[in-house]
Order: sequence, then C-alpha cells, then structure tokens
Amino acid sequence: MSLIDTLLARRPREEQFTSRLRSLAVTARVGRILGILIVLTFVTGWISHVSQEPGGWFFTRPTWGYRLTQGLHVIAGTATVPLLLVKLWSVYPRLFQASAGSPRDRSAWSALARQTAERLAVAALVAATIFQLVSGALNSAQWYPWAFSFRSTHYAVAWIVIGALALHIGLRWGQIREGLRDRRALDDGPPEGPTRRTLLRSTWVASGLAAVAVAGGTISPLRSLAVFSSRSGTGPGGVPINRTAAAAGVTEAATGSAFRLVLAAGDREVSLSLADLRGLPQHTERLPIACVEGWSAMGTWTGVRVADLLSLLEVGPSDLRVTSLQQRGAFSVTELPSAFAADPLTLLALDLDGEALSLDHGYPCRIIAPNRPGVLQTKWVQRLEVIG
Ligand SMILES: Nc1nc2c(c(=O)[nH]1)N[C@H]1C(S)=C(S)[C@@H](COP(=O)(O)O)O[C@H]1N2
Ligand SMILES: [Mo]
Repeated sequence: MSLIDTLLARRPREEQFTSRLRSLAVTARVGRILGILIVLTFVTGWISHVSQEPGGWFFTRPTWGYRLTQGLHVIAGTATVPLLLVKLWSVYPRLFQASAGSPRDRSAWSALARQTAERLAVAALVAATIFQLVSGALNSAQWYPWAFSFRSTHYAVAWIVIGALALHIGLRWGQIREGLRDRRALDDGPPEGPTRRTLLRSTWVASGLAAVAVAGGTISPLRSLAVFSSRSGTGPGGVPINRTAAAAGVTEAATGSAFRLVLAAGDREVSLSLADLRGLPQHTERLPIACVEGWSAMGTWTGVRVADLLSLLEVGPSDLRVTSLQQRGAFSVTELPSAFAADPLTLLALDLDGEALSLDHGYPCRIIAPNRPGVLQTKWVQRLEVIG
C-alpha cells in the first residue's frame, strides 16, 4: 500500500461522529437565522458600499439612515460568528462522507458530479463567509495586514457569499424544510447531557452576547458592555476621535492664522479666513458621525451651510470636491454630491457642542452632512471646488 492509500484508509468516516446533539433539526434552525443575518449584512453592506461611491447615493434623509444601516451591518455580522461555528460543527462529519461513486463507474457520474458541485458550493460559501467576517473585523480594528483595497474586496466577496448562499439554499431546500418541520427531534440528545433544544438556546444566547458586545458602539445605553466595539470611548463633545491630527499629519501650523478656506468654481476663487467664516450666518444641527466600523455618535454641530458657501460663488446646486489639509491618505479628498451640498443640514462645521472644534475633530472646519458614512465627513477642510 502506498502512503496515500494508507492515509485514505485511516481517514475518519462520517459514521464515527456519533454526537446525538447533531441533527438536521438543529442545523436547519441555526441555518435559518444565519441566512437571515447574512442577507441583512448583504443589504446593509450594499448600502454602505454605494454610499461611498462618488455620486452613488442621493438620499439625505433620514439623517440617521447610515447610522442605522451600518450599525446593523456590524452588529448582524458579529452575531453570525457563534451561529456559523455551531452550524459548521453540526455538519462537519459530512466532510468525511463516502463519495457518491467511483469515477471509474460511468453510471455513478451524475451522482458524483452533483456531490462535487455541492461540495464546491459549500466550500465557496464557507470560505467567503469566513473571509468577510475576518476582513470586516480587522477593518473595524483598523489593522490592514493585506495589500488589497478593503472596500472593493469585501464588496466583491459579498456577492460570492450571497450567490453561494442562494445556490446552497436551492440545493438543500428539501432538507431545510424537513429539518424545520421536525420539532420532536429537538427533545432528543445524548442520554446524559443537554438536549438539542438546550444547544439551540445556548447558540442564541452566544449570538446575542456577541451582538450586545459590539452594539454599544452605536447604542449608547449599551456602551459599558461594548467590549468588542472599536471606538466605544468618547472624545470632546461626546464624539470619539477616529484619526487624530497627528496621525493624519495635520499640524497646528497648517491650521494657524494664515489658514484660508478656498472656494472654487472654474477659475473663480473666493478665499475666506476663519473670522470670515464666523462672520457668515451660523446654523446649529444635531447630526451623527457614523463610521463604517460600526460605531456612531451624535454631535451638536455649528457652522456655515455649504449651500450658503455655494451662493458666495454664485452657483446653484453642484457636486463638490472637498480637499483636506491632510496631505496623504484615502480620505484627504472626497466628493460631496449636489444633493448633500444643497441640503440645509449640511454644514461646514466650526464648533462641536458649543466649542470650537478640537484639532483632532477637524479644526478649523469640517464637513458634517446628514445620512453619510463617517469616512466622507471630511476633517480639516481647506478647499471646496465645484466639479459639476
Ligand atoms: N481628512 C480626514 N477626514 C476624515 C478622516 C480622515 O482620516 N481624514 N476620517 C474619517 C472617518 S473614517 C470618520 S469615521 C470620521 C470620524 O470623525 P471624528 O474623528 O471627528 O469622530 O472622520 C472622517 N474624516
Ligand atoms: Mo470611519
């Protein structure tokens, strides 16, 4: 016997996994909730993706829309982890299932092909789902041990997950229904030990705890429980600081008395000092910062309406390019579509909670707009330019 034959002969067999906690009734019930949460993360993730595309999203209401959808995205994603682990545990003996036939036996080819296709679909689903959970968690932790773009990759793999999930549900529909109908199987279990019902309840509790441990980043009464949340501490004005001025390479000097905000439309330019900005009509709005990482916080912002700045340039609603004093990095130049630029709630904020912005919150001025991802609430703004 060759080494390969020996290893194959010694590999585990499906029948050797005898835990009576495993059951189609358990797998189907965990799978149902897992499937619902995956669809929820897909839909909310899609909203987040298009919201970050230049010109991809036009809805400025509700003001808390992105806060809700991105909060749900991260909470639902986190809650899937225990469900995924239990579901994989409940089915993994199938990895060692005998193959549906020998490739040498022509009459077995169609069964073998189906089994292989199913296994590939499940492999794609599991691998893509794990990739999403790991990459999402690392993004929230702002740790990028990879060279690819997080957003485009996380988005592309989301389509693999949703496609493989649809295929999986289609192929397993009969078994799913059978498992869900079977209630009596839940009272069964090992002779001594928990029943399958207890296993299910523990799974829901674990999933709920995971959700609560991250939800405090968005739902302030849960803040003290938010051990998994990336930014649950608060900063000036009750708003956490994401990237500090030092980390963004923005210095006190750049924001000193020589600071001028430049408004530009074609070759016309208007240059405003901080005193000029304070001399314009001031408005106060309560708007959240809602980060893609899943944390969010409400702030009371005071400043000049971006629409008023556009009227200084004598232009109507326009798309704007927003340039930060920050020299490098993906967020140093962003686009503000005309729907947001024209909205009376969109401010070039000078104050947070009645006090001048701290340097870390974007002093001398920052964008704050309703229903926008935090990444586009550009800090340390130095130039607003009409682009269309
Ligand atoms: N210039 C600049 N603006 C920026 C960022 C940045 O890195 N550079 N980070 C963005 C991100 S990801 C978020 S969530 C918010 C956070 O704002 P805060 O630090 O005031 O809470 O600022 C946004 N504005
Ligand atoms: Mo963010």
